[in-house]
Amino acid sequence: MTKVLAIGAYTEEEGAALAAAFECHPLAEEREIANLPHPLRAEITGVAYKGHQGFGAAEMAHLPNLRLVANYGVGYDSIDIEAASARGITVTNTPDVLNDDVADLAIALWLMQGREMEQASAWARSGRWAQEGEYRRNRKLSGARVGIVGLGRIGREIADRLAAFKCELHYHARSEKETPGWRYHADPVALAEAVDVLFIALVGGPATEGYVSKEVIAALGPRGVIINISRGSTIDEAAMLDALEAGELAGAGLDVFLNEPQIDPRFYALPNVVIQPHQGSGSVETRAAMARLQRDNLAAHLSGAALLTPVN
Ligand code: 8YV
Repeated sequence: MTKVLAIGAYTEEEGAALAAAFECHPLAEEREIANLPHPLRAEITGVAYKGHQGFGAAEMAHLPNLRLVANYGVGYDSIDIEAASARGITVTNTPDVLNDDVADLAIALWLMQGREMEQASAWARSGRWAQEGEYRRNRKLSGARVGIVGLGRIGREIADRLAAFKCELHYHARSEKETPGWRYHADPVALAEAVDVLFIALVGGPATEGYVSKEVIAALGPRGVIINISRGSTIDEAAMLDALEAGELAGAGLDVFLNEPQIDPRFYALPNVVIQPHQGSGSVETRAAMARLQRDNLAAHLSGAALLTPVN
């Protein structure tokens, strides 16, 4: 039987499914790899990865016969792909199955932020609706000028949803894409100048670190709102917090942050920020599909069949 390390917090069901398919050794954290007995480490050929600390050359060095790292998630920024490729280790991810959930959450963040739904709910629950009357007016969203940064699979799902909201669509990507007339901006600052809302749907990793820069945030301006469902690292977070606190940015809807889940406490003091605990793909159905795709990649690789969703 093939030996697999399952790293990270799996649900009972996911753990059971992994254990049924492979001889599976669960580890809560990456750092525990070093403590495994050497004979076992040498027998591990696959890793089911759901960790957060990072899986790089040091972790790989403990596993001399590792052939595959199957990531639970579309974003693989916590895995060192270059180090894996150098060792001949294949990495897979779980694209597409989560597009709908993540795009749905992006739209929900936009609606919650603009219509002040958290505050309005608190208004009703506290009895103020009954005592003081209707909640204050907020912001019309349908028909807004919106920009998408990163028109990949998830960015496109967000754009399609926004089209149904009769929005004027603009986007920035590495190159112009075929679209139903959405306006391309080669420069993210020019995109931010043209819209009131920026949806960030970039991949994570070093190439996009701070991509939504201080300049982009300034160009969005005091009516501007940022929605981020990608990675905290894609935004200059300190610049965004400064702008939010100074009223130079109207608000934000964020599912992702630097240093999750120990996010910057400055966020908690901002009523114009909707905070979600990185739950974009977190429906029962989608998580089950992600876990299945991770297992199917492991099974394919270990039986010599073609991988379903390779990264490198
Ligand atoms: C996480 C995600 O993978 O797919 C991604 O890139 O960010 C999420 O779906 C999920 O939180 C599992 O750790």
